[in-house]
Amino acid sequence: MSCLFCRIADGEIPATIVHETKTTLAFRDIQPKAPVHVLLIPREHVPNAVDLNGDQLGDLFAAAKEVADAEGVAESGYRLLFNTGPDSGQEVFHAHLHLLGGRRL
Ligand code: DGP
Repeated sequence: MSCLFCRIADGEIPATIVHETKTTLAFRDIQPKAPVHVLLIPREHVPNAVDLNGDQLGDLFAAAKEVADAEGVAESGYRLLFNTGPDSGQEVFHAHLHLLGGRRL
């Protein structure tokens, strides 16, 4: 299996996991751009955010809310974003939702 985030989801590559459900996994970005920088992924391999179905999107956003609460940024605010395709800067082609916060962005 060559997909980096599938390997993290399978526990083959270590990551600092902050939240998990049956369908999603959330772990700290290895190159954080903010004091809180968490990546949320579907466990199932989906290359790109626009390929996610409604259930997968709903699960990711529900997990993001839980992570924001747990990380203490729910009140101060945070940014959620998907990079989609090469021009966006997407480097890992397993859909992932960035959650950034902990400073004024
Ligand atoms: P993007 O540019 O949207 O594809 O974001 C990919 C992010 O993944 C980037 O912010 C750095 C992060 N990343 C890359 N490799 C690893 C890794 O091995 N572990 C973790 N935790 N994050 C990684």
